[in-house]
Amino acid sequence: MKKMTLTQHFILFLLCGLMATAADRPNIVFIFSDDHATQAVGAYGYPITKIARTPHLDRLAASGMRFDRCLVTNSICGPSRAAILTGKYSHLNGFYYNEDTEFNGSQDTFPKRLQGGGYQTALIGKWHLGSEPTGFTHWDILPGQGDYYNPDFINATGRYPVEGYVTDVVTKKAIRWLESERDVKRPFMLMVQHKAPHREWSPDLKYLDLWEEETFPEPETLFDDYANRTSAAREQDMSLALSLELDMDLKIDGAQPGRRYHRRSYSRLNSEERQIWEEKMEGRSREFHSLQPEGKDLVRWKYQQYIKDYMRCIRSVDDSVGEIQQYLRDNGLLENTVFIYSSDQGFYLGEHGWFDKRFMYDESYRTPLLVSWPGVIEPGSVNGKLVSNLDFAQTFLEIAGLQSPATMQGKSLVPLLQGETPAWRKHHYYHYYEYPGWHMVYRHEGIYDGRFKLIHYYDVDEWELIDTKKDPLELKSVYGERKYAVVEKELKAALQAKKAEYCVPPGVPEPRQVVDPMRYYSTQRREAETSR
Ligand code: SGN
Ligand code: CA
Repeated sequence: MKKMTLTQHFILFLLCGLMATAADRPNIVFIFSDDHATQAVGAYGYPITKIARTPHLDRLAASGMRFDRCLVTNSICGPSRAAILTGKYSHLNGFYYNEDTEFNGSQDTFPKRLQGGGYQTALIGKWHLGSEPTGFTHWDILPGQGDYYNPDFINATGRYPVEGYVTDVVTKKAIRWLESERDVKRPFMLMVQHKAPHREWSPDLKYLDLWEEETFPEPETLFDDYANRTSAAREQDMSLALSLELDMDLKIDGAQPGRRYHRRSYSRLNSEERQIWEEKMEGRSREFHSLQPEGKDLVRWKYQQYIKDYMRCIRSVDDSVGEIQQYLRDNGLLENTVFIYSSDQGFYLGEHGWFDKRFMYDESYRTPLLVSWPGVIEPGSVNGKLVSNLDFAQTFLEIAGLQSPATMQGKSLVPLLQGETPAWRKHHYYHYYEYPGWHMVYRHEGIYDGRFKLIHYYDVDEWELIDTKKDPLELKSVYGERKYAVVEKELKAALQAKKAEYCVPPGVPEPRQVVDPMRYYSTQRREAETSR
């Protein structure tokens, strides 16, 4: 055999080194839902999950780390996703709100860096950023918000319909990719992005009857009167009482003359499926028409229907987590995989009398984050640091052994996952922009230090200061109270400092230009607004 030259030896040495690191580098599975509230993950211990359990998510928490303060930068779908991809706030990644906007895919993102660093990157499910995904070896996405039943998908070759329930379809596609479409010699990043439990909360038909006979516990603040806070809390259009639509959201037939069920979900069902749906929803409609609930009774009745449909959607998401974990376990992949579960933001499950998100109050500002990493994370650990979806990009890059660019604004969570106690951020900055828009939540920015929350609704120049220790339900602003003067001053200074650190442009941002703001109102609010 011919002897190798010194250069050939060197090349071989380099190649072996590269292969070793590739094999050692962990895979990452990121399961990401839409609008999944922490209150609806059993591991967080809220009362509703005593009835509607989430066993697979709870097992994930028990085998890894549960983050109790994962805060989003801007509590709405597209902006959250853009922050995750870029590791930057909306004012730098250019994606402020969901509509009339497209994500600029030529930006530096973590999938591109992972791909460049030898990872296979796959994205399956909800994307919702307008433009085509960039930085993915494989992508197969739902158009826009996607549909619950027999949904269309878009991949590099075009749009096509798929039979089945969306959460199952996404899971099956993910497992198919793992099983037969990836290159088994390279590490991977698999992003499984569920549509559920987004509005209109349409469950898998097989789960339509789950917990039918149960009465779910109501949140303490279901009948919040919005006293002691700014006009933003009163002016929103996201209350169960007024804004939650009987036909569209609760699938009641004939609640308003000529209006049937939810047109979107229902229209995707085939005739056999429609029968199952109709049977179930007819029962519900009959109950509504015979009870004719009003006032607080109506809110209570709506809450029960809402929470059941929402948790039925969660049941499928929990199944998905279980199925993907089982696949990894059966194929010897679990040991070398970092498994992450999160959502694009939190959600109101009747707290403050609301559904939807957007506000800087706890339920929508905080999102679930559960991570397992065998051999690295101490099972059953809990972390209370102020972490953020802003940190995900740098975390993924560090897991993959790659450098993060200095332009990313978060912090890698890897030291926290390793059980270290590094110096950490003392304040988290928040900024919501989508007004006018769905649910009519005023634009606001704010700062949170783990106890106090200072919020500025700058278009109306109203402030709130919340002491979450004394007032965990966030029912009373103490802004302007003398005994909080020092806190207020400190937080205002911290807010300015954070804005400078993150290069937030000075002054009030340009408001969103909307041709017909009326179209965003719920039926009842629109009627009230037009007769004003
Ligand atoms: C839709 C929903 C809203 C929801 C937004 C944003 N209306 O417009 O209730 O707030 O999506 O959700 S619906 O009548 O179409 O259901 S997000 O998750 O994409 O930010
Ligand atoms: Ca969302």
